Amino acid sequence: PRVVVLAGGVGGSKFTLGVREALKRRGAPEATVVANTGDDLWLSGVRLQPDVDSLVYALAGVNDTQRGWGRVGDTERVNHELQEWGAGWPWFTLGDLDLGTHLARTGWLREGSTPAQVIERMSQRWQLGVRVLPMTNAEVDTHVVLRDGAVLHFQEWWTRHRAALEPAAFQNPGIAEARPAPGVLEAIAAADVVLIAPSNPVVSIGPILAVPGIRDALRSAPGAVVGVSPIIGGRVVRGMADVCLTAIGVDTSAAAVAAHYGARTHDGILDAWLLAEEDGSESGAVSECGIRPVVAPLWMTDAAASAAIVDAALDAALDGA
Ligand code: GDP
Ligand code: FO1
Ligand code: CA
Repeated sequence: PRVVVLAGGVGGSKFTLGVREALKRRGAPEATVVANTGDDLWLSGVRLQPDVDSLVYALAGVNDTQRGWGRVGDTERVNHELQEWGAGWPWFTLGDLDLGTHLARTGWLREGSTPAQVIERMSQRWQLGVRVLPMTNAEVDTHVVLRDGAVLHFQEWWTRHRAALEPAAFQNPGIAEARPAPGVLEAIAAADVVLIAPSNPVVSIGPILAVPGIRDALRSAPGAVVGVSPIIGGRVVRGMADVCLTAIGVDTSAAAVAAHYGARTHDGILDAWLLAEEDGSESGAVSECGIRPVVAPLWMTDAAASAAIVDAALDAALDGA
C-alpha cells in the first residue's frame, strides 16, 4: 500500500522505523512522512528542526536513543564555547555533530533552498527508506501562552521549564497563511492509508493539522485514516502530552484523544484508532464517536514491535471498516 504518516519527533520516529520495516516486508513502496515543524527555532544564528532531525537521525541510525534527541556519541565543545560567550540558551545543548546539521541547513536556507529542499538534500546522505516532507515550508514555530499572558517559545517552555508553567494555549503564528509543503496534499490524496503516529496530539500532530488544507485533505482522502494512541494505560509514555492535553481541555486517555481527532463521519479525521491492551475498556467510548477501535500492544520497544503495530493499523485500514 501507499502510506502517508503524520509524525512528530521521538514517538514519530519510533513509529516510522516500524512503518519502514512493515512496508519493506510487504514489498510496498516507500512511505511519505509529513513531519511537524512547530518545534523549530532559531538559536545562535542557526535553524533547528528538532522533529525533522529526530526522524532523519533515527532512520539513518545515528540518533541518541538514550537521550531522545541529537546524535549518538556527540560531543559539546562548540556548545561549551557558546556558553562562554553567553550565546544561545544556557539550558539548551547544541551538540557538535548536530551543529553540523544546523549549519548545513542554515547555509542552504540562506542560499535560497526551501526547508523541503534542505530535507531532500539531507536525505541523500543516508538511505532513509522513507520520504520525509516538512508539513510546510513556512516558519510557524509553536508558542506557549501562559495564564498571565506571557508568551514563550515551545522549546523554552519545555527544555527550560520542563512544562511546569501552566499553559493557557498553544499558537503557531503565521500558520493561517502557511501552505502545505509541495507534495503533502498530493501524497495524502494518493495514499491507500494515512497513519497518525502516536505523537503528541497537541504540539506534534496539532500543528500539522493546523496547516490550511491538510485537515481537509485527510477528510476527503480516498484511503483510510488510522491513528495510534500515544496514551497507554491513561498515561503518556514520555514527554509532556498530558500537560498539553489538559491545556486544551482533553483528558489524558486513549478515548479522549480519539474523540479529539474525531471521526471522519462526524467532521473529524479518523476511521480507526489503535488503543493499547491496557485501555481496551475504552473501546466502547471510541466506537460511540464513530471511530473503529482496534486493541493491540502499543509499546514501541524496538522496530519489530513498532512494525507489528503498523501491521495492525494497515490491516485495520485495508480490511475495510
Ligand atoms: P516528540 O516530538 O519528541 O515529543 O515526539 P512525538 O510527538 O512524536 O511523540 C511523543 C509521544 O510519543 C508521547 O506523547 C508519548 O506518549 C508517545 N510515545 C512514546 N513512546 C511510545 C510507545 O512506545 N508507544 C506509544 N503508543 N506511544 C509512545
Ligand atoms: N531537549 C532537552 O531537553 N534539552 C536540550 O538541551 C535539547 C537540545 C536539543 C537540540 C537539538 C534538537 O533537535 C533537540 C533538542 N532537544 C533538547 C529536544 C527538543 O527540545 C524536544 O524534546 C523536542 O522538540 C520535542 O519534540
Ligand atoms: Ca515534537
